[in-house]
Amino acid sequence: MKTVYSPAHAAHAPRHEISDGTLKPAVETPQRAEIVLSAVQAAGLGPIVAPDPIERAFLETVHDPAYVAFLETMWAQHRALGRAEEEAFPFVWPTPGLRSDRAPIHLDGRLGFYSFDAGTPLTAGTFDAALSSASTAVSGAALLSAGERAAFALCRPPGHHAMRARYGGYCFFNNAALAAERLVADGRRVAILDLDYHHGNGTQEIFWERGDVLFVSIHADPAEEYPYFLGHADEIGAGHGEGATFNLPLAVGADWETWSHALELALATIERAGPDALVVSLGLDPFEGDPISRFKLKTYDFSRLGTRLSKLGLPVLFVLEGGYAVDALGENCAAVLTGFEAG
Ligand code: SP5
Ligand code: ZN
Repeated sequence: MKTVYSPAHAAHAPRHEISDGTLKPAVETPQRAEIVLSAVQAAGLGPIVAPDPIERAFLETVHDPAYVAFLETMWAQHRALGRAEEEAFPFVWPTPGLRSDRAPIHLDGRLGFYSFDAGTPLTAGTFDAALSSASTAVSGAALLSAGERAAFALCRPPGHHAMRARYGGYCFFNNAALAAERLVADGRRVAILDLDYHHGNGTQEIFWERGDVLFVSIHADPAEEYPYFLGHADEIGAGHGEGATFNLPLAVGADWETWSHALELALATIERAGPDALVVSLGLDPFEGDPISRFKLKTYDFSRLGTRLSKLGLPVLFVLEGGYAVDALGENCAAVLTGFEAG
């Protein structure tokens, strides 16, 4: 299968994040994408192709234009304030009880207005890198529309936490949602299967009231894990989207036996809906060696996952999400994709 990749991701190279109650070294780094690229090349998976640039109007089918403009202009505002730091973080949010009907003008107000966590660094190159990541996903979707059975969008930064008008969880534009919209625009009925360790709150929000895109997610119980405030089993969608969201939260410590049981439930739901394309939000952080996660999947399990997905007989777009065990990330990603090709 083809891999869509752009080196433009490297413009987003944060040094720090805020997590575990303090300032820590960033885990979402350019090295992640470089390691995955080397591994798919070494596995002989297929050609590496460059993305076509995403159109602004298409980006704004998923994201609020004011949010896109915020990401585009915030670094100039950071510089104009005389801030010399290489990263910007929000520190105040319009939580219930405060007003969220007026967008602030000051940068610190805007940072909080357009985010939902403090764990996601913004840098000088974030907007350009996020745009290239979104382009990568949409170009991957276009490969399916052109008749490919499968494609791999090697996206970085990741996307599934990004909401219509808020960034967070290392995500700025929702790559999987944009890919799904591309496929819908090309006449497909789409399901999204989100396998990242963390719940894809952004994707869920974007399609919450949509009956035409099924969102199914296996992730750590939000009572115990990020993003904490979405991803429970009683969230099923609303309006036209009622029944088109399906969450399978698992207790921390889940191994292949537990996880693959949830996978079968997820796939049965997808097969019942009868889509004609599948977007997989491929987080590799359910891996046993992941430094920020607590599931127990092994490299061999990622290979079994790929083989199982190929048995669906659907066109599949794999969109890279999280995964922070850099030494094993490439091998685990290649295991899914070669498992799929072998299956
Ligand atoms: C795309 C994606 O995977 N985003 C994840 C964002 C998670 N951010 C919060 C990380 C908190 C890590 N706490 C780890 C505790 C063990 N040291
Ligand atoms: Zn994750």
